[in-house]
Amino acid sequence: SGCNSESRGALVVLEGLDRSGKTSQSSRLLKYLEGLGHSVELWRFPDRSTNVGQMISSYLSNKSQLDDHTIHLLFSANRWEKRSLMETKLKTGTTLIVDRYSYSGVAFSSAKGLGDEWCKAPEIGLLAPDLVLYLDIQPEKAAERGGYGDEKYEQLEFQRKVAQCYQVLHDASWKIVDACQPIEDIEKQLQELVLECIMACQKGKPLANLWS
Ligand code: FDM
Repeated sequence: SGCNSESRGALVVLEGLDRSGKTSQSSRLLKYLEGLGHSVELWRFPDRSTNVGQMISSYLSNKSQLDDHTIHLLFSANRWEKRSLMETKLKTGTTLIVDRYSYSGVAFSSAKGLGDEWCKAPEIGLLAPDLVLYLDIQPEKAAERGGYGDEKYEQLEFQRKVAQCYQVLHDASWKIVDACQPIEDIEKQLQELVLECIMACQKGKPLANLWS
C-alpha cells in the first residue's frame, strides 16, 4: 500500500481562527487515515500536559498574567520540548496531524503588536510542516458560530487582528480551505490534500526546518 516502514510520515498542521473547525476536522482526518491503515497521531499546541503547558493554560484562562513577550516564548518553548519526539515519530513513519503550530504563535503575538521578525525568531529550527491547512473564515462568521468561551483571546476584535496577521504568513506549504462550506465538503478536500502530501513524503520529500 506504500505504507512501508522505510518512508517517513508527514507533518500536517491545521491553522485558523477560533471556531474555524480545526479541532473537529483534525479528528475526522485522524479517523480517516487510521481507517486507511496509516500510522498517524493527533497532536495539538499548546500541549497543556507539560509544565510549560500548564503555565500557558493558566494564562489563557486568566488565572495568571504574563508579559506578552514572556507568554510568546512559553508557547515556543512548548513546541521545542516536543521537537525531538516529533522528529522521531516522523522518521519512523508516523504522520502527525497538528492542531495549531508556529503560525498561531506568530499570528496571535503579532496581533498584540509584537514585531513579526521577533515573533518568528524563536521558531527557527523547529520542524517545518509539509502541509498547512488554513481553515479560512471571516472573524464575524466565526463569532456567529458561538462557543467563544472565557479564554483570553476569544473576542471578535482581537480575532480580526489575528486574521490579518495570519495573512502575511502564507507560504508554499499552505492550502487555504473555505471553512464556511458544509463540514463533509471540507472533510473531503482535506483528505485529498493530506493523502497527496503523505505520498510526497513517502517518495522522499526531505524534512525541513522553519522558516523555509
Ligand atoms: N495560541 C496558540 C497562541 O497564542 N500562540 C501559540 O503558539 C499557540 C499554539 O492559544 F487562542 C493561542 C491560540 C488560542 C489559544 O489554543 C489556545 P486552543 O486551540 O484553543 O487550545
